[in-house]
Amino acid sequence: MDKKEVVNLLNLQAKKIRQNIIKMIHEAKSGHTAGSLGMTDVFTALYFSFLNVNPKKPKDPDRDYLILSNGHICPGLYATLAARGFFKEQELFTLRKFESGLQGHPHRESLPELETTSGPLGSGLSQACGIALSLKRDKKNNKVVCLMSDGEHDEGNTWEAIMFAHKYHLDNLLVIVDRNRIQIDGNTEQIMPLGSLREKYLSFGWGVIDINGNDMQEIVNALQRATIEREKPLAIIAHTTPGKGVKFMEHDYNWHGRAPNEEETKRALELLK
Ligand SMILES: Cc1ncc(C[n+]2csc(CCOP(=O)(O)OP(=O)(O)O)c2C)c(N)n1
Ligand SMILES: [Mg+2]
Repeated sequence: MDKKEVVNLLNLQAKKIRQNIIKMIHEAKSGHTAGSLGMTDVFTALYFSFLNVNPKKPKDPDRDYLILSNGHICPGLYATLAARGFFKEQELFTLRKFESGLQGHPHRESLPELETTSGPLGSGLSQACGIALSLKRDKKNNKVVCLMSDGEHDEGNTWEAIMFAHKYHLDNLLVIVDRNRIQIDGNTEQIMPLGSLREKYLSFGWGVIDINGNDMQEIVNALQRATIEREKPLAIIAHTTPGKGVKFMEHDYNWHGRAPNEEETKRALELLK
């Protein structure tokens, strides 16, 4: 299969995942829509063309690790895990219900396929650094990918972990930042200006690649570069459109944590056809 065909297939997969995100959040009547839709292309590329994972052996000691630090966008992760065969698609519609494995924020004890429990922002990168360092010390080749949001860079702990990863040459660690420029109640540059994350990560000694996080070809190319021998941790700054694919949600921070009602769900699914 040539590269173009792969990208077309990934885009098709992403479309189905987006439809499920809308349906499951509508069914739950609550959940985080904008970030989930914005990061769907990244989730799809990771699980269908990058991570070494096996749904039949989720705890394989040779697996790659995915840490979702911005836990609130877990509908995107859950819908991707179902598409990849980790559990039945039907389970998606138990989102946020008592006894469900699919809690409103990732809970490893409810869903053992997850690597960590998350929700409190700013903790995931420290956890990913710990995993990456212990793998290196054991001379293992597993990759560790940590997904983070731009809003999480308002947390001091994030910057401690960025320094730590540089100090310990965590070349098995890849961060992908959802640079969607929104957070819970406004635009990031209004609430706490982040400026150029590229310049910041570079000055902390990391490698950096900026991409359009909704362009499958760019995502696939960046992930390929991430596997090339390097001596540093790497950050892919994924510039994404929050609410991607559903025009009336795009770039609107009000959709950060809002579920679509009946009528909005119909319109959204029409746009995602
Ligand atoms: C430590 C902590 N403080 C506050 C929150 C509440 N909170 C949940 S999401 C969020 C916005 C963070 O921005 P971002 O992750 O960029 O939002 P998105 O782009 O997904 O809309 C906040 C403040 C939290 N989950 N954890
Ligand atoms: Mg954000």
